[in-house]
Amino acid sequence: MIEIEHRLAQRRNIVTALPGPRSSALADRRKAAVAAGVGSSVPVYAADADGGVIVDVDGNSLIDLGSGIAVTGVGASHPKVAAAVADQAGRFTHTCFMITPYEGYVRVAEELAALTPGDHEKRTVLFNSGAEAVENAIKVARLATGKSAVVAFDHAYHGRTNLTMALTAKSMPYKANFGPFAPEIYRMPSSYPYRDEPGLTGTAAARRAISRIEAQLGADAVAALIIEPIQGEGGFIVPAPGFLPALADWARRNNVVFIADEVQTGFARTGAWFASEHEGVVPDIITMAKGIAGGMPLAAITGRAALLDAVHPGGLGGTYGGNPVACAAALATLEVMRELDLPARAREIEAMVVPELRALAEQIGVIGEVRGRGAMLAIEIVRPGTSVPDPVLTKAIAAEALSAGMVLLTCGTHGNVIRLLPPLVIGADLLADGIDVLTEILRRKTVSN
Ligand code: PLZ
Repeated sequence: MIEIEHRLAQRRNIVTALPGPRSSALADRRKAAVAAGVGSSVPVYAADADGGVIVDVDGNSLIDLGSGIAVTGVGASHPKVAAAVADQAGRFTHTCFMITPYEGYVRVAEELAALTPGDHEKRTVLFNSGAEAVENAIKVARLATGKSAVVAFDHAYHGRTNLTMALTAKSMPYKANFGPFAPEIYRMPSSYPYRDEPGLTGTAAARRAISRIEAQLGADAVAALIIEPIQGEGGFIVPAPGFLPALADWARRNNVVFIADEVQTGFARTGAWFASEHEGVVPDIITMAKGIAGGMPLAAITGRAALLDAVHPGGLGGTYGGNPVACAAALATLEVMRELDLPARAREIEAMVVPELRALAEQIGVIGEVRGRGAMLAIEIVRPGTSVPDPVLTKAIAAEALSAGMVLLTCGTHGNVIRLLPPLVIGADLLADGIDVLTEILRRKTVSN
């Protein structure tokens, strides 16, 4: 792994209790000002971040294994991204693309057409968040097909707006008491090799879903099928090989728009530009956000020209969609990703981490499975010798990781998955330190169980 220069020292350094006094003071102010419904995974407040470290307001340097939920692949303050943002902000921060368009938006659309899978004619629309991209992909699919049903899957996560809550599988905390939800969403079984019946192949899992779709809805009713090629919030679930291609195939044969939600998996994270590529899947529409712009809020849908151009002029948009500062950040981010060959770096991260965790899994009983691709890796935590999820232990591991100086996220329908999502520019030494810390915690926790 080549060494990348960083502005901040790339090491773990804890100088106060965690949270420290300044973070605690901010937590008190927050309580009186910020709504209780907004959560934070860790109680430390950020002051600076670069490469693989986050420095908090008390001067602690923490290893970042979350990248702000798979956003800061190039780090949270890459100098090229920062310079592009400053330059654009110094010229104009906003005109509204729907009023006075600008080149940055067009260039991002050109880049996405070239980067996304498939060499068909494509069109792009830019938005602000992943949920907004998903909403718009569904709008386009319904209009273009004249149909209304949308198929989503078990363990899916697609956002927190009304339509995307309906698409999201997990009730707590995303949906509980926020209904009624958007109609015409149908949930089908996905492929979860660790928990499916042993030996269920990807194609058999796809057939299971398809036969239900055909029986319960009929292909004639279905506008779109939306799926994350690796399910993210649901538990970093990599479907069995053949599952995605079989679904995409069925969709193509039935005039159903196949939407790959690559909001979390996109932009080099899984060792390819997009996770669909691992199985040669060419989505009709792909939704993107997170990693696209080095931390600036930007999202996109890119899809077949015939689908996107079916929408009447003025039918798609939004005040801030494709904001010029965010577009400048995206262009710089993509340049850095190419320059550093971050897809290859994500594969190097996988090669560094996975064998070590698999070896550990052989030794301790609480690791049900180590899985993932590239720098989107996960450990499913279970009760020893069973496959029963252990969310309590999972939470305790993340809490201990914080005490040791590491931001470690969890996920999963049952809250029992530890996810590793380091910035792709993290250095080998820092990553190794992070994995050592995690290994040590896992060993200790297992003993004390
Ligand atoms: N699609 C596949 O992963 C966002 C959300 C965390 P937004 N995932 C992190 C939380 O608790 O809110 C996500 C995703 C996939 C859509 C989204 C939604 O993207 O940018 O958060 O709207």
